[in-house]
Amino acid sequence: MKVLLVIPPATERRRVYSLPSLGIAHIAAVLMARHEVMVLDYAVHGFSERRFDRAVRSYQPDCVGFGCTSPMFAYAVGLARIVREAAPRAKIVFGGPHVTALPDASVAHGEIDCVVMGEGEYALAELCDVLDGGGSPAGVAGIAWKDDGEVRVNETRAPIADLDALPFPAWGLLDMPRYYSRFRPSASMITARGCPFACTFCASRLVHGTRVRRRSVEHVMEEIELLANRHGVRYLYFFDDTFTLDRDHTLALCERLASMRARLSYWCYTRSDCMDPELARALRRSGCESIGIGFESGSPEVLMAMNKRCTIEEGRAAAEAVRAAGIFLEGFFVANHPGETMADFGKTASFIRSLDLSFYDINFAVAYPGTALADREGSHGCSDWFTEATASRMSSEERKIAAEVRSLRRRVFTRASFYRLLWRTVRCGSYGAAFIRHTGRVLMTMVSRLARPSGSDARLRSDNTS
Ligand code: B12
Ligand code: SF4
Repeated sequence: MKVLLVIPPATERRRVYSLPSLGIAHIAAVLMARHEVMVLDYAVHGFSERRFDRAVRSYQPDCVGFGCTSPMFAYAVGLARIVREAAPRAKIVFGGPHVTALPDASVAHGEIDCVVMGEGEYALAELCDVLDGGGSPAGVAGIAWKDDGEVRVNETRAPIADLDALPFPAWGLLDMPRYYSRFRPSASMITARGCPFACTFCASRLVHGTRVRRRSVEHVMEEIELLANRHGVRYLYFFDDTFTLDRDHTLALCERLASMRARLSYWCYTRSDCMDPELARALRRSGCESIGIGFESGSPEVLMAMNKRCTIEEGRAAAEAVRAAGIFLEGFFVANHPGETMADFGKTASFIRSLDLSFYDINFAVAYPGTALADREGSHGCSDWFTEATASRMSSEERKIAAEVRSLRRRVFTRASFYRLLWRTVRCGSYGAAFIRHTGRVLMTMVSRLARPSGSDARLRSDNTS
């Protein structure tokens, strides 16, 4: 069976990083063993509807898969409409957090034939096997589908127990040199799935569950060696929900990373109650260049309402540990949580100032499907979870907070923070070196272009013909 997997492009309102999609790369790796697979990553390749239409028409897939979050869902459905025209025989399958939260409503769309709920590796491979053999999806666990126009939601599938048994992501199907970030060839990976916490604004546990399943250090290191040695990756993003959740496991991985021959730098994400000075130093020694911490709020009441289960004091101590280890500290915050007042947000603004962050980002609390906020407040009637769940539904207090957020966002890089960042770049070494190498390469390319005598191509052509 010919399967086409599509990563939708960034839209005006939804930008994406220049990083491979781990979800698609993981499911492609399992599919490849039994089917022909092609991946179109429009996050890094120029997109136009005509180009997409042409690609689908010429490949004529039997199955087309889209993975998306809630804000991207409506856009991805629009792309599925193009597939219906260009390859009418193809079955269209959706996966990812949005359809996992709303399987029946999603599959009810005329453009979608099946949705995969939760982890997609084995569910999609099994679905393709069944479709290939002309069978019915009735027995495939973890999917919702249409049976003669009637929506059916099959039984759920248990989370994948042994992550080491999964093949490595299908990097070979992606255009790896395109993924470039922080001045270096980059990639992302995940060493554990599942989050035991239940912050109200987060839907992480929806796909991967609340029980943490970890890959062995050996398995992780093998994938890192492959990324570094075969694909030349020099910067890694660990997209685990909380990279340092199991302290001993993290220390064991740090030790192996520190002894790796090809030096890699990396980014990871954690909580403030999962950080301490010794751990921060071990992370730094192993190549950790930047850590993102979800501080979320400077108001203890809001933190409590968010069910974050971290305190302001833990936030300050974690920030101090990270900074002292010489690691860039990125702070993530959530504004406009239900019940939050302007006075609460004022505490967040001063908290941000006091943390001496290298960078910060403030998102709005959106009741995305799969979050406790959505279960409580209901956002299921939305068709666009970017505009409707934020701007148009705001109270006057929320509008005031939103204006303050926008003003803080504009001030992310002040002159003082620029000098501090410069000093940290010098101290960090690897980032500065990557910047200098990158600038050197760009300058060399420009100089070689300028030095090339004009009309040299024409001369070459006439030399060849003489
Ligand atoms: C990394 C990440 C990002 C990165 C993605 C970079 C990249 N290219 O990889 C960045 C920073 C860009 C990002 C941005 C956003 N993100 Co994000 N992100 C994540 C995170 C932390 C990890 C995703 C991941 O790689 N997981 C590992 C892989 C293996 O799992 P997976 O992606 O879920 O894929 C599995 C299944 O979903 C399924 N599947 C996935 N695709 C497909 C396709 C098919 C055809 C099938 C059958 C199955 C399938 O099978 C996969 C393998 O098991 C998740 C949280 C989490 N723990 O999942 C949030 C998460 C997905 N993000 C979320 C959100 C809200 C956003 C933003 C809207 C944030 C914002 N305010 O801007 C944007 C939207 C961007 C966009 N264009 O969609 C929410 C989504 C909630 C929802 N209901 O949609 C999550 C769950 C986090 C949360 N706090 O709730 N994100
Ligand atoms: S915000 Fe982080 S800690 Fe909280 S539920 Fe989501 S992934 Fe888990």
